Amino acid sequence: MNAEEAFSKISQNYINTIFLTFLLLKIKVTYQQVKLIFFLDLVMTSLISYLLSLFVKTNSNIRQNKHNIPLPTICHLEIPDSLIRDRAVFVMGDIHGCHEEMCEMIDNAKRIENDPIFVFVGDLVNKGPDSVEVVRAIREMSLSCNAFAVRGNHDESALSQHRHFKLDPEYELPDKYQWIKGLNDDDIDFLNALPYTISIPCLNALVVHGGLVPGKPLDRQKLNDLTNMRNVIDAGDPFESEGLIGYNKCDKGVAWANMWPGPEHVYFGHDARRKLQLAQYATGLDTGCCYGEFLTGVFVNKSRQRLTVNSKQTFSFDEE
Ligand SMILES: [Mn+2]
Repeated sequence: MNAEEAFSKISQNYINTIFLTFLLLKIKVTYQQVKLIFFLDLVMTSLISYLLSLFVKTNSNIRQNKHNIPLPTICHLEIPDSLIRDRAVFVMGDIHGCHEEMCEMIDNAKRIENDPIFVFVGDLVNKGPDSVEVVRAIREMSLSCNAFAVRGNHDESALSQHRHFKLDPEYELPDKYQWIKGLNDDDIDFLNALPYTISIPCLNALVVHGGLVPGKPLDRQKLNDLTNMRNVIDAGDPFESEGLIGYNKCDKGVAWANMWPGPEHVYFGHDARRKLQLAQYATGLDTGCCYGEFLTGVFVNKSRQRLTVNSKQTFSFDEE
Protein backbone atom coordinates (compact mmCIF):
# COMPACT_ATOMS: atom_id res chain seq x y z
CA MET A 1 0.00 0.00 0.00
CA ASN A 2 1.47 3.38 -0.92
CA ALA A 3 1.11 6.57 1.13
CA GLU A 4 -1.86 7.90 -0.86
CA GLU A 5 -3.81 4.68 -0.48
CA ALA A 6 -3.04 4.67 3.21
CA PHE A 7 -4.35 8.22 3.60
CA SER A 8 -7.54 7.55 1.70
CA LYS A 9 -8.09 4.52 3.92
CA ILE A 10 -7.44 6.58 7.05
CA SER A 11 -9.85 9.27 5.80
CA GLN A 12 -12.50 6.70 4.99
CA ASN A 13 -12.20 5.10 8.42
CA TYR A 14 -12.36 8.51 10.04
CA ILE A 15 -15.62 9.39 8.27
CA ASN A 16 -17.12 5.97 8.95
CA THR A 17 -16.27 6.16 12.64
CA ILE A 18 -17.96 9.52 13.06
CA PHE A 19 -21.02 8.38 11.13
CA LEU A 20 -21.28 5.17 13.11
CA THR A 21 -20.89 7.09 16.37
CA PHE A 22 -23.93 9.16 15.47
CA LEU A 23 -25.92 6.06 14.66
CA LEU A 24 -24.89 4.27 17.82
CA LEU A 25 -25.66 7.21 20.03
CA LYS A 26 -28.94 7.60 18.19
CA ILE A 27 -28.56 11.32 18.21
CA LYS A 28 -31.38 12.91 16.31
CA VAL A 29 -30.03 15.30 13.79
CA THR A 30 -31.71 16.97 10.86
CA TYR A 31 -30.74 16.31 7.26
CA GLN A 32 -29.19 19.81 7.05
CA GLN A 33 -27.09 19.08 10.12
CA VAL A 34 -25.88 15.77 8.65
CA LYS A 35 -24.86 17.59 5.47
CA LEU A 36 -22.97 20.20 7.48
CA ILE A 37 -21.23 17.54 9.57
CA PHE A 38 -20.20 15.68 6.41
CA PHE A 39 -18.91 18.86 4.84
CA LEU A 40 -16.85 19.85 7.90
CA ASP A 41 -15.67 16.29 8.19
CA LEU A 42 -14.42 16.24 4.61
CA VAL A 43 -12.59 19.54 5.06
CA MET A 44 -10.91 18.28 8.21
CA THR A 45 -9.98 14.95 6.63
CA SER A 46 -8.48 16.60 3.55
CA LEU A 47 -6.50 18.99 5.71
CA ILE A 48 -5.13 16.20 7.91
CA SER A 49 -4.28 14.05 4.87
CA TYR A 50 -2.51 16.97 3.20
CA LEU A 51 -0.42 17.75 6.28
CA LEU A 52 0.44 14.08 6.81
CA SER A 53 1.40 13.64 3.15
CA LEU A 54 3.75 16.63 3.36
CA PHE A 55 5.40 15.05 6.36
CA VAL A 56 5.71 11.62 4.72
CA LYS A 57 6.92 13.14 1.44
CA THR A 58 9.67 15.06 3.24
CA ASN A 59 10.65 11.98 5.20
CA SER A 60 10.67 9.60 2.24
CA ASN A 61 12.76 12.15 0.35
CA ILE A 62 15.28 12.05 3.16
CA ARG A 63 15.30 8.27 3.37
CA GLN A 64 15.59 7.56 -0.33
CA ASN A 65 18.75 7.12 -2.35
CA LYS A 66 19.05 7.86 -6.03
CA HIS A 67 18.74 4.24 -7.18
CA ASN A 68 16.13 3.24 -4.63
CA ILE A 69 18.34 0.41 -3.41
CA PRO A 70 17.85 -1.00 0.11
CA LEU A 71 19.31 1.10 2.90
CA PRO A 72 22.11 -0.22 5.10
CA THR A 73 21.15 -1.35 8.61
CA ILE A 74 23.15 1.58 9.99
CA CYS A 75 23.02 4.80 7.97
CA HIS A 76 25.09 6.84 10.43
CA LEU A 77 27.84 4.81 12.04
CA GLU A 78 29.68 5.97 15.13
CA ILE A 79 33.14 4.59 15.89
CA PRO A 80 33.28 4.26 19.68
CA ASP A 81 36.11 5.83 21.69
CA SER A 82 36.95 2.36 23.03
CA LEU A 83 37.92 1.22 19.54
CA ILE A 84 40.09 4.24 18.77
CA ARG A 85 41.88 4.56 22.14
CA ASP A 86 45.32 5.87 21.24
CA ARG A 87 45.38 4.59 17.64
CA ALA A 88 45.88 7.06 14.81
CA VAL A 89 43.05 7.46 12.31
CA PHE A 90 43.99 7.99 8.67
CA VAL A 91 41.27 9.16 6.24
CA MET A 92 41.78 8.47 2.53
CA GLY A 93 40.24 10.15 -0.53
CA ASP A 94 38.34 8.53 -3.42
CA ILE A 95 40.11 5.32 -4.50
CA HIS A 96 38.03 4.54 -7.63
CA GLY A 97 39.61 1.16 -8.23
CA CYS A 98 43.21 2.41 -7.91
CA HIS A 99 44.36 -0.56 -5.85
CA GLU A 100 48.09 -0.06 -6.37
CA GLU A 101 48.06 3.55 -5.18
CA MET A 102 45.84 2.61 -2.23
CA CYS A 103 48.27 -0.10 -1.08
CA GLU A 104 51.20 2.30 -1.40
CA MET A 105 49.36 4.87 0.69
CA ILE A 106 48.47 2.31 3.36
CA ASP A 107 52.13 1.24 3.58
CA ASN A 108 53.27 4.87 3.85
CA ALA A 109 50.77 5.62 6.63
CA LYS A 110 51.84 2.50 8.52
CA ARG A 111 55.44 3.67 8.38
CA ILE A 112 54.47 6.92 10.13
CA GLU A 113 52.02 5.64 12.75
CA ASN A 114 51.84 2.25 14.37
CA ASP A 115 48.70 0.36 13.31
CA PRO A 116 46.42 3.20 12.19
CA ILE A 117 42.68 2.78 11.59
CA PHE A 118 41.86 3.58 7.95
CA VAL A 119 38.67 5.39 6.99
CA PHE A 120 37.69 5.75 3.32
CA VAL A 121 35.51 8.61 2.06
CA GLY A 122 33.69 6.37 -0.45
CA ASP A 123 33.76 5.88 -4.23
CA LEU A 124 35.91 2.82 -3.75
CA VAL A 125 34.96 1.57 -7.20
CA ASN A 126 34.54 2.41 -10.93
CA LYS A 127 36.79 4.33 -13.31
CA GLY A 128 40.09 2.81 -12.13
CA PRO A 129 41.42 -0.63 -13.10
CA ASP A 130 40.98 -2.78 -9.96
CA SER A 131 37.62 -2.17 -8.29
CA VAL A 132 37.19 -5.77 -7.10
CA GLU A 133 40.64 -5.81 -5.47
CA VAL A 134 39.92 -2.51 -3.71
CA VAL A 135 36.59 -3.72 -2.29
CA ARG A 136 38.11 -7.00 -1.17
CA ALA A 137 41.15 -5.40 0.47
CA ILE A 138 39.05 -2.89 2.43
CA ARG A 139 36.50 -5.55 3.37
CA GLU A 140 39.27 -7.78 4.72
CA MET A 141 40.74 -4.93 6.77
CA SER A 142 37.25 -4.10 8.03
CA LEU A 143 36.78 -7.61 9.44
CA SER A 144 39.25 -6.77 12.20
CA CYS A 145 37.98 -3.16 12.48
CA ASN A 146 41.18 -1.81 10.91
CA ALA A 147 39.22 -0.09 8.15
CA PHE A 148 35.87 1.66 7.71
CA ALA A 149 34.28 3.28 4.70
CA VAL A 150 31.27 5.41 3.86
CA ARG A 151 29.35 4.88 0.62
CA GLY A 152 29.85 7.07 -2.41
CA ASN A 153 27.62 7.63 -5.42
CA HIS A 154 29.69 5.15 -7.45
CA ASP A 155 29.42 2.47 -4.78
CA GLU A 156 25.63 2.91 -4.91
CA SER A 157 25.61 2.80 -8.73
CA ALA A 158 27.56 -0.45 -8.60
CA LEU A 159 25.06 -1.90 -6.09
CA SER A 160 22.20 -0.83 -8.33
CA GLN A 161 23.79 -2.44 -11.41
CA HIS A 162 24.42 -5.60 -9.41
CA ARG A 163 20.75 -5.75 -8.38
CA HIS A 164 19.56 -5.40 -11.98
CA PHE A 165 22.04 -8.04 -13.07
CA LYS A 166 20.96 -10.50 -10.35
CA LEU A 167 17.22 -9.92 -10.60
CA ASP A 168 16.86 -9.88 -14.38
CA PRO A 169 18.59 -12.65 -16.35
CA GLU A 170 18.06 -10.63 -19.54
CA TYR A 171 19.80 -7.55 -18.17
CA GLU A 172 22.97 -6.61 -20.00
CA LEU A 173 25.58 -4.98 -17.81
CA PRO A 174 27.08 -1.83 -19.35
CA ASP A 175 30.75 -2.24 -20.31
CA LYS A 176 32.00 -0.08 -17.50
CA TYR A 177 30.21 -2.30 -14.95
CA GLN A 178 31.46 -5.68 -16.22
CA TRP A 179 33.89 -5.73 -13.28
CA ILE A 180 31.06 -6.33 -10.79
CA LYS A 181 30.87 -9.94 -12.03
CA GLY A 182 34.08 -10.46 -10.04
CA LEU A 183 32.46 -9.54 -6.70
CA ASN A 184 31.50 -12.41 -4.40
CA ASP A 185 28.55 -12.43 -1.97
CA ASP A 186 30.70 -11.18 0.91
CA ASP A 187 31.90 -8.24 -1.19
CA ILE A 188 28.29 -7.35 -2.04
CA ASP A 189 27.22 -7.65 1.61
CA PHE A 190 30.09 -5.37 2.55
CA LEU A 191 29.09 -2.72 -0.04
CA ASN A 192 25.43 -3.01 0.99
CA ALA A 193 26.36 -2.34 4.61
CA LEU A 194 28.41 0.81 3.94
CA PRO A 195 26.93 3.66 6.01
CA TYR A 196 26.30 7.18 4.70
CA THR A 197 28.33 8.84 7.43
CA ILE A 198 30.88 7.80 10.02
CA SER A 199 31.42 9.90 13.10
CA ILE A 200 34.39 9.63 15.43
CA PRO A 201 33.31 11.61 18.50
CA CYS A 202 36.62 11.36 20.36
CA LEU A 203 38.34 13.06 17.41
CA ASN A 204 35.50 15.46 16.69
CA ALA A 205 35.49 14.06 13.14
CA LEU A 206 32.78 13.18 10.65
CA VAL A 207 33.27 11.38 7.32
CA VAL A 208 30.89 11.62 4.35
CA HIS A 209 31.32 11.14 0.60
CA GLY A 210 29.55 14.14 -0.94
CA GLY A 211 28.64 16.68 1.68
CA LEU A 212 26.30 18.02 4.31
CA VAL A 213 23.77 20.84 4.33
CA PRO A 214 24.91 23.23 7.09
CA GLY A 215 22.55 23.62 10.02
CA LYS A 216 20.81 20.24 9.65
CA PRO A 217 21.22 17.31 12.03
CA LEU A 218 22.46 14.07 10.42
CA ASP A 219 19.10 12.32 10.55
CA ARG A 220 17.48 15.21 8.64
CA GLN A 221 20.08 15.24 5.86
CA LYS A 222 18.88 13.74 2.58
CA LEU A 223 20.74 10.50 1.85
CA ASN A 224 21.06 11.57 -1.74
CA ASP A 225 22.83 14.76 -0.65
CA LEU A 226 25.26 12.82 1.52
CA THR A 227 26.52 10.87 -1.50
CA ASN A 228 26.14 13.45 -4.26
CA MET A 229 26.17 17.11 -3.21
CA ARG A 230 29.04 19.47 -3.95
CA ASN A 231 27.42 22.83 -3.37
CA VAL A 232 24.71 24.42 -1.27
CA ILE A 233 22.25 26.86 -2.73
CA ASP A 234 19.91 29.17 -0.93
CA ALA A 235 16.55 28.10 -2.28
CA GLY A 236 14.55 29.93 0.36
CA ASP A 237 12.64 26.70 0.86
CA PRO A 238 10.55 27.06 4.05
CA PHE A 239 10.73 23.28 4.60
CA GLU A 240 14.53 23.30 4.57
CA SER A 241 16.84 24.45 7.34
CA GLU A 242 17.67 28.12 6.78
CA GLY A 243 16.46 27.70 3.19
CA LEU A 244 19.65 25.87 2.15
CA ILE A 245 19.55 22.80 -0.07
CA GLY A 246 22.25 20.49 -1.38
CA TYR A 247 23.21 20.71 -5.05
CA ASN A 248 25.21 18.12 -6.99
CA LYS A 249 26.93 20.40 -9.48
CA CYS A 250 29.10 23.50 -9.10
CA ASP A 251 27.39 25.92 -11.49
CA LYS A 252 25.12 27.38 -8.79
CA GLY A 253 25.65 28.17 -5.13
CA VAL A 254 28.88 27.75 -3.20
CA ALA A 255 31.08 24.85 -2.04
CA TRP A 256 29.28 23.43 1.00
CA ALA A 257 32.60 22.95 2.86
CA ASN A 258 33.11 26.72 3.06
CA MET A 259 29.70 27.09 4.68
CA TRP A 260 30.06 24.22 7.17
CA PRO A 261 30.15 25.80 10.64
CA GLY A 262 31.56 22.84 12.59
CA PRO A 263 32.04 22.00 15.38
CA GLU A 264 32.80 18.59 13.85
CA HIS A 265 35.54 18.57 11.25
CA VAL A 266 34.18 16.84 8.14
CA TYR A 267 36.37 14.74 5.82
CA PHE A 268 34.85 14.16 2.40
CA GLY A 269 35.55 13.27 -1.25
CA HIS A 270 33.55 13.43 -4.50
CA ASP A 271 34.83 16.80 -5.73
CA ALA A 272 37.92 16.03 -7.83
CA ARG A 273 37.45 19.21 -9.86
CA ARG A 274 38.10 21.35 -6.79
CA LYS A 275 40.95 19.03 -5.73
CA LEU A 276 42.21 19.40 -2.17
CA GLN A 277 39.84 21.60 -0.13
CA LEU A 278 41.03 22.99 3.16
CA ALA A 279 38.13 24.80 4.82
CA GLN A 280 38.11 25.70 8.51
CA TYR A 281 35.91 22.73 9.47
CA ALA A 282 36.02 20.54 6.37
CA THR A 283 38.71 18.82 4.32
CA GLY A 284 38.04 17.60 0.77
CA LEU A 285 40.30 14.69 -0.15
CA ASP A 286 39.38 13.79 -3.74
CA THR A 287 42.49 14.77 -5.64
CA GLY A 288 41.68 12.82 -8.81
CA CYS A 289 43.81 9.70 -8.42
CA CYS A 290 41.80 7.95 -11.12
CA TYR A 291 42.39 10.89 -13.47
CA GLY A 292 46.15 10.56 -13.33
CA GLU A 293 46.63 13.09 -10.54
CA PHE A 294 47.21 11.80 -7.01
CA LEU A 295 45.70 10.13 -3.98
CA THR A 296 45.49 12.09 -0.73
CA GLY A 297 45.11 10.90 2.83
CA VAL A 298 45.26 12.71 6.16
CA PHE A 299 45.89 11.76 9.76
CA VAL A 300 42.99 12.91 11.90
CA ASN A 301 44.81 14.40 14.84
CA LYS A 302 46.10 17.83 15.78
CA SER A 303 48.79 17.92 13.12
CA ARG A 304 46.47 16.73 10.32
CA GLN A 305 49.53 15.49 8.50
CA ARG A 306 48.73 14.80 4.85
CA LEU A 307 50.25 12.15 2.61
CA THR A 308 50.04 11.85 -1.16
CA VAL A 309 50.76 9.11 -3.66
CA ASN A 310 51.16 9.84 -7.36
CA SER A 311 48.67 8.21 -9.68
CA LYS A 312 49.65 5.49 -12.10
CA GLN A 313 46.53 6.13 -14.21
CA THR A 314 46.05 8.04 -17.43
CA PHE A 315 42.31 8.67 -17.64
CA SER A 316 40.53 11.71 -18.96
CA PHE A 317 38.38 13.83 -16.68
CA ASP A 318 34.77 12.69 -16.58
CA GLU A 319 32.96 14.15 -13.57
CA GLU A 320 30.07 12.16 -12.11
MN1 LIG B 1 31.74 10.63 -6.01
